[in-house]
Amino acid sequence: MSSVHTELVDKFGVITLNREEKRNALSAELISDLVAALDFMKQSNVRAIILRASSKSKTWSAGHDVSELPRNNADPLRWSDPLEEGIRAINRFPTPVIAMVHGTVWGGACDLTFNCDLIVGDPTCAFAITPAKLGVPYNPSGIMHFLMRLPLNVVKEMFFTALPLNADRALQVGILNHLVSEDELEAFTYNLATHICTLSHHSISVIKEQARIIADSFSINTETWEYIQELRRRVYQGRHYHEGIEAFLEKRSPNFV
Ligand code: YXS
Repeated sequence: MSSVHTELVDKFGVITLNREEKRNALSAELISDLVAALDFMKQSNVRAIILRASSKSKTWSAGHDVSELPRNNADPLRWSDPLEEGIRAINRFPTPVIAMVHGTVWGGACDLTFNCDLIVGDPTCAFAITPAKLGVPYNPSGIMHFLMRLPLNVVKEMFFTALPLNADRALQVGILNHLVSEDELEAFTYNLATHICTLSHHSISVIKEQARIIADSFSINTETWEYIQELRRRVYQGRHYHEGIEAFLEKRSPNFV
């Protein structure tokens, strides 16, 4: 059974995360299904996409599937990590992708929603980036996704506390484009997608791609890049990272001595 549902609604598509038993944790299989769904939507010439979870779920997504984080001293958020591939697939999709968020969003799923073009939430939504809970040295492109969206002090608060920002804070700091009631969430988001589909998708697609290219144009010199990778390597090959994952899998609190 696919871990995402797809539906075509008029000129837009709806992709629903469907791995409730693991709180929509973003496994390699779920990401593969998500990328396949995006390809299907591209073939169907949709003019917008809504990415959502079931309205019955308290969790939109629990983030990266922790059981799939590497423990062989490999970089947990390398270029080829499935979640990174999923993030790039959304970031590069030729039409607007709207995250419709009912429930809590954790870790890499927060990064995934930040790569959607718009986020519409209801009062149950909350956003937490949680590498500090696991000893994960987040990656430069991921941190850039946050810095492109939020003030530095808010990015630091999210990474340094690993605490969820609730719906009101998410609207206040700019994570959410719109905060609407639970009852209105679906109709509001679908109406927004319907409106976007009445406009020039040629114009919108080229503006989206220009915005991506310009946003990605930040450059780092080679020595700085090597320094960053050395800093990260010391962490993902260190004690905290392995303790963080073991503690999660053993359902206990980590001991970051
Ligand atoms: O014990 P079973 O087999 O029923 O499985 C449980 C959980 O182990 C599983 N599950 C996950 N499995 C893999 N990866 C996950 N991220 C994950 N989250 C949950 O789902 C089953 C039900 O979980 P349970 O009983 O905790 O559900 P709940 O409704 O009481 O609580 C829902 C959550 C989301 C509040 C809770 O599951 C939770 O706090 N999950 C972890 C959220 C999190 O810290 N995610 C960050 C993942 S690491 C990541 O995204 C990046 C690498 S980074 O660290 O850099 O941000």
